[in-house]
Amino acid sequence: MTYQGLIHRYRLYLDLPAHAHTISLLEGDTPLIPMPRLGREFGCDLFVKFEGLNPTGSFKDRGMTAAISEAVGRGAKTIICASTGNTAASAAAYAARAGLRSIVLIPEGKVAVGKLAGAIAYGAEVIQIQGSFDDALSLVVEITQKTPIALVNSINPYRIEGQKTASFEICDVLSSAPDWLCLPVGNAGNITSYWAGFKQYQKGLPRVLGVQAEGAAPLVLGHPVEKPETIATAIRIGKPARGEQALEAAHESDGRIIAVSDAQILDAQCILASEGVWVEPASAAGLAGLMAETAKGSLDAKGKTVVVVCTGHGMKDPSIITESFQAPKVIPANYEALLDVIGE
Ligand code: AN7
Repeated sequence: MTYQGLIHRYRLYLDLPAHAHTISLLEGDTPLIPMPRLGREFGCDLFVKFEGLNPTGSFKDRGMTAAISEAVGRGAKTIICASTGNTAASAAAYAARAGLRSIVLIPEGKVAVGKLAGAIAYGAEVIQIQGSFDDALSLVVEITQKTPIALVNSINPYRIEGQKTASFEICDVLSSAPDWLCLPVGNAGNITSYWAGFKQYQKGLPRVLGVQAEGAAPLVLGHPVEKPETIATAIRIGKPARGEQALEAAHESDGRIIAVSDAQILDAQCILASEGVWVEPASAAGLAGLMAETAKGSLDAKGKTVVVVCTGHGMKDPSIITESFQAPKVIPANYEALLDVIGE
C-alpha cells in the first residue's frame, strides 16, 4: 500500500486523542543508511538514520504531524513555538498545511539560514527574541497559558508520541533494536521519544549515547547554562525542557550523556559527508560522540550494531560550509584552461 505518513502507519502505537485530525506531509519512513566504510573503522555495523530526508529537512516533522493533528482537531486556530530553527520550519509547514496561523520565536541572529528561509516560505510570523532559545521557550509557555494559542514545542506530549516512530522504524528495518543509539541532545525531546519508543515496541533496547555540544552541555555539567554557545546552533540550548527524562533514558539504558567540542562536531560532519551523507552540524554530534567515546576506550563498538541519528539535512545550514571554504576556482571558458586546472 502507498505510504500515508507515520500516524497512519503506527496509529495503534500512538497515544493520540480521538479528536486528532490527521495533518500529514508523508513524513517519516526515512532511510537507515548503511555506512560500511566508516563502520569498518569501528569494527561495527554502522547505520545512519537520516532524518534530514523528512519533508522539511529534519526529524521535527515526526512530532509536528502529531501535535498539529491534535491542535487542529480541538479547534486551535493559531500555533506557536520557540525554536533554534528546525521546529520553526516544521511547525510553519504543518500549520500551513492545516490552514492555521503560525508564530515562531527564535533567538536573534542564531538560526541557520535554511531554517529561517523555510519558516518564512511556509508563511510563519517569525519573531526574533533578544535572548536565547530558553528565553523564547519561557515566553511561549507563558503566552499559551494565558491565551488559546496552541504550544507545539516538545513540552507538548503529542510531539513525543510522533517522534517515537523513529525507533519503531529502526526496529522494523533491523528486526530488533541496535546495540547503541547515538544522537544529539538539545531540548531533550528526541532522546525522550526514542527511549519511550524502544520500550514500547518491545524489540529490544539499545544503550543510548546522548551528545551535547561543550558550550551547551547542561546535562553533562549538572546545571543550566545561562549563555549557551556552539556552532551547532540547533542544540544551542541551556535549559532542556525534558532534561530529567534524557538523564533517565541514559541511565535506564546503561548509556550516558557526554559533551563534544565544536571541532569534533565539524570533523564528524566532514566524515559523514565523505561517505555521501551531508548533515547539519548538530546532526553530526551523535557520530562525534561515538568517535570520542571509542577513542577513549570507554565504548566498545566492535561487533555491535550502531545507529547514529542524523537529525537534520546539511542544506539547513549551508553557511557553515561556504564560509569556511575557499570559493571555487574561476577559469576562462575554454578547454585548455580546464585541462590545465584539472591536471589529467
Ligand atoms: C538538527 O528546532 O530545539 O533534544 O527548536 O534541530 O529534541 O531538542 C532543535 C533541536 C538535534 C535536538 N538536531 O533535539 C528547535 C530545536 C537538530 C535539531 C536537535 C535539534 P532535542
